[in-house]
Amino acid sequence: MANTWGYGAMTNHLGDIQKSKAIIIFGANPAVNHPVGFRHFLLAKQKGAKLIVVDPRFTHTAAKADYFAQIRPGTDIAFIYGMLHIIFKNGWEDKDYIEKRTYGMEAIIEEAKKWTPEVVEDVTSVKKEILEEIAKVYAQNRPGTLIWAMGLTQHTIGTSNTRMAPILQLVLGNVGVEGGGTNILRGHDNVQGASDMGCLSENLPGYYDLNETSWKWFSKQWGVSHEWMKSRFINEDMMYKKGFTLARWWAGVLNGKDGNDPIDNAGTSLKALVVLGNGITSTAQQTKVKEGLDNLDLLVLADPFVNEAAIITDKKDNIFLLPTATQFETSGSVVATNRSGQWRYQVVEPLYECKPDQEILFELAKRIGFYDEYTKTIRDDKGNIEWPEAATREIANTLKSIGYTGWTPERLKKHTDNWDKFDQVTLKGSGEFENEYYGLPWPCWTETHPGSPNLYNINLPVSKGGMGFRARFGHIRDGKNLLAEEGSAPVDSSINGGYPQITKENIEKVLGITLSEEEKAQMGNSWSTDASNIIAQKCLEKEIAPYGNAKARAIAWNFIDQIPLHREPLHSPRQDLVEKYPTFEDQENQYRVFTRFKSIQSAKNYSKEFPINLITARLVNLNGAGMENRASMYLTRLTPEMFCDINPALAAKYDIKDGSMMKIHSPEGTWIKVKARFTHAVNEKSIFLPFHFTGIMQGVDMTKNFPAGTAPYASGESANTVTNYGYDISCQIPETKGGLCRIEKA
Ligand SMILES: Nc1nc2c(c(=O)[nH]1)N[C@H]1C(S)=C(S)[C@@H](COP(=O)(O)OP(=O)(O)OC[C@H]3O[C@@H](n4cnc5c(=O)[nH]c(N)nc54)[C@H](O)[C@@H]3O)O[C@H]1N2
Ligand SMILES: Nc1nc2c(c(=O)[nH]1)N[C@H]1C(S)=C(S)[C@@H](COP(=O)(O)OP(=O)(O)OC[C@H]3O[C@@H](n4cnc5c(=O)[nH]c(N)nc54)[C@H](O)[C@@H]3O)O[C@H]1N2
Ligand SMILES: [Mo]
Repeated sequence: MANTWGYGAMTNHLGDIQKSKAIIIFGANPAVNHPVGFRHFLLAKQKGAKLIVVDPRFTHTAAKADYFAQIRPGTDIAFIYGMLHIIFKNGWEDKDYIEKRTYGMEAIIEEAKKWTPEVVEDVTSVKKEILEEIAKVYAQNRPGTLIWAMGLTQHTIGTSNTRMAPILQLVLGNVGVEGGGTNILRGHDNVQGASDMGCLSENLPGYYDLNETSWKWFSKQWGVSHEWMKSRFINEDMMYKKGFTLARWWAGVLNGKDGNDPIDNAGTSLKALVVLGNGITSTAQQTKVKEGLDNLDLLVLADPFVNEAAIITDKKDNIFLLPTATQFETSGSVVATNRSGQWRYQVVEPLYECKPDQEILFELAKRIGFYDEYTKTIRDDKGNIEWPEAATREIANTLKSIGYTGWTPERLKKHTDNWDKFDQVTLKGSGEFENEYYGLPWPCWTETHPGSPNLYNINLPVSKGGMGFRARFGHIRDGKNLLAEEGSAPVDSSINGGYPQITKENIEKVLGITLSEEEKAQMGNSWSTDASNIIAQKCLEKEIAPYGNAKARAIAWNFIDQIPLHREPLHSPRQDLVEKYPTFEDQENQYRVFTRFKSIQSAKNYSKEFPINLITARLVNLNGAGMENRASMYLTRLTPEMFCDINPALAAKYDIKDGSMMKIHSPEGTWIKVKARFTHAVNEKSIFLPFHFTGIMQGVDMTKNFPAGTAPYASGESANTVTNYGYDISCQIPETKGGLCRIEKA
C-alpha cells in the first residue's frame, strides 16, 4: 500500500508538537488532510509557538500561519539552503551538536554559501525579506518541529527533499529533542504499518535489505528452507532485484511495446495484476495505466467498493471483483503515524459474501500451491490458523530491525483497552502503565521495554526510550569518525560516546561482558537477526542501543547526489534555470524499468507552450482515488464535480469565467475538461487540481462500465490524466507536484 507514495516515519509524535516553540511546514496541509492531528498544532500556537507554512498555495493551514512563503513548486531545497545560508552567516547553528552527532556538514556549509537570499528569491519566487524573517524566527525559537508530507515527496528530487529537511533540523540541534524532530504526516490509516510490513518493492518487511542474509533470516522465521525460497524465483538474481513500483507496473505490462519504456524482468512481461485496495486510478500517467490494464491477461481487484480500475479499462473479460471486508469487519494490529501500535477490534462479522484480505490471500496461495509454506508458522497441529494473534507474534519475533520485538498481541490490546490512561502530550501512561508510552512506539526492543516516544533522544536511557542515531555505514569514512563523539550517548549508558551495531562477534568486547556457551549457541549473528533476543537484552542491561550510536550523515555517498542539490523539475517554467540546475541522467533498469530524466527535460523548452504550474493535492471531503467518498451522497454534495482552482487574473487572460468549462493540456499530449473555480489561493502562475476523481478520460465517459447499481454519486476527469511524466530518482514516486500545463476556455 505504501509503495511509492509517502516516505519517512515520524521521529516524534503529534502530541509532542505541543512542546514546540516553532513549527515549520513544508508541503503539507494538515488543516485539510490531518484535521484531528492539526489540533495539536493549534494548541501549540495558543501556547506561543510560531507557525510557518511553505506552500505554493494559500491553504487552510496557511490561513492559520504566522508566516507564509508562497514557494514555486519543486524548489524547497533552494529554500532550505537559503535558510541555512542565513543561519550559518549569523552563527545560529548548534555547533556542539553538529560536531558530536553529525557527519559531512562541511559540504552543506559550502553549498549553502551559494544560496544567498537573492539567488533563493530568483529560484523559489519567495521574497528575500520573507526568507530572512522565516530563517530568523525558526532558528531563534527552539525546539522547532519540521513537518512535511506530499508537497516534498512528489518530485524527481523528492528523496533529496526528504534528506534536506532533516539536515536543517540537525543544524539547529532539533533532532532527538522533545518538541523537535522531523514529523512526516502519513497518509492512509496504517500506512506506517503497511511500509513496515514490506509493501515496498525494494526491501523485505522491516526494511531488511534484499540480500542473502535477510532472505535466510526470513526463511528461518517463516519456517521454510532457504532452498525452497530460492525455488520460487526464476533465478537467484531475481531474489535480490528490486521489484516494480506502484507507479510503473504498467510499463511491465507494455514492455517496450509501441515506444513504451523497455523493462528488465528476466525476459518476461507482466500478465496479471492483483490489487488489494488502492493505487491504480490514483497514480500518474492515467492513459498509460489504462493501456496497461487493457493489455493484461488477468485483473483481480479485491476491494469493498468497485475499484474504478475495472471501469477505466476496455478489457472485456478476466476481470474479477472480490468483495473485501473493511476495517470494521476485521481485527489485528495497526501502526499509527507516530510508530505507535494499536489493536483494532472487529465491530461486525464480515457482511454478505465478503472476505477479509488475508483469507483472499490464503485462497490465492492454495490455488498457486504454496498454502502450507505460506501459513506454516501461524497454523496449529490441526491446521487451524490463530488469526490475527499468531501473525502478530510472528511479526514481533521477526522485525527486529525497527524494534517490533515488544509488540505482543497481549500488550497491544492492553494499551488500546486503556488508552484513556495515557497522556496525549507525552504519551506516558499512568497507574500500571506508568513506565510505558502509548502504543509502545517502535523501537520497542524487548517485551518489557516501554517503547520510544521520540527517536534519537539521548536525554533518556535506552531502557526508557532513548537512543542515538543508527550505526549502519561503518566506523570511519575519509579518515573521519562516523560514530558519535564522546558525551553523546544516551544517559546512563555504559559507553559515553559512539559504538557500532551489536553483533555476536563484538558483543563481549563492546559491552565488556562474558557470554556463557549456552548464550553463544542461542544467539543470532547480529541484533537484527537474533531470534533469541539475547543481544538486545544484554544491550539494555548496559543501556546500549542494539543498533549502535553513530553520527547522522549529511553526505550520503551511496546516493547520486551525495548532498541534496536543487535540480529543476523535468518540466520547468524556468528554462534559464534548467541549464543551471539540470536534472539527473536517464536511469536504465530503475525498479526494472527504463526511467527518463534528462532526455525529457532537455527535449524542448516546455515553458513556452506550457507556461502554467500544475499543482495537484487534496480536499477535506474526499480521500485518495475517491471511490469510497464519492459513494457517499453527503460528501459528494460538497464537490459534486471535478474542478480546477484558478486565480481570476490568470483566468481573465484566457477568457475563462468562474463556473465555466476549461481544458487543461499536458506536455504528453493528454488533456482534461473541467469546471473552473475562482480563488486567490493559487497565484497567477499556477492552477490546482484535486486528484480524487476518475471515470471520465479525455472526454470519454466510462461510467457505463459500472455493474448495475454500483456507480458512485460523482465521477469526473482524473487530474492524473494530465500530471506530467517524471519519477523520483531513488523511490520512483511520480512528480505529481511539479508539472506544467497549458489551459484554454472550453
Ligand atoms: N481529506 C483527506 N485527507 C487525507 C487524504 C485525502 O485524500 N483526503 N490523503 C491521505 C494521504 S494518502 C496522504 S499521503 C496525506 C497527504 O497529506 P498532504 O501532503 O498534506 O497532502 P496534499 O494536499 O497532497 O499536499 C500538501 C500540500 O503540498 C503543497 N505543495 C505542492 N507542491 C509543493 C512544493 O513543491 N513544495 C511545497 N512546499 N509544497 C507543495 C500543496 O499545495 C498542498 O497544499 O493526507 C492524508 N489525508
Ligand atoms: N496527482 C496526484 N496523485 C496522487 C497524489 C497526489 O498528491 N497528487 N497522492 C498519492 C498518494 S500519497 C496516495 S496514498 C494515493 C492514494 O490513492 P489510493 O490509495 O488509490 O486511494 P484510496 O481511495 O485511499 O484507495 C483505497 C482503496 O482501498 C479500498 N479499501 C478500503 N479498505 C480496504 C480493505 O480493508 N481491504 C481492501 N482490499 N481494500 C480496501 C477502498 O475501497 C479504495 O478503493 O494517491 C496518490 N496519487
Ligand atoms: Mo499517501
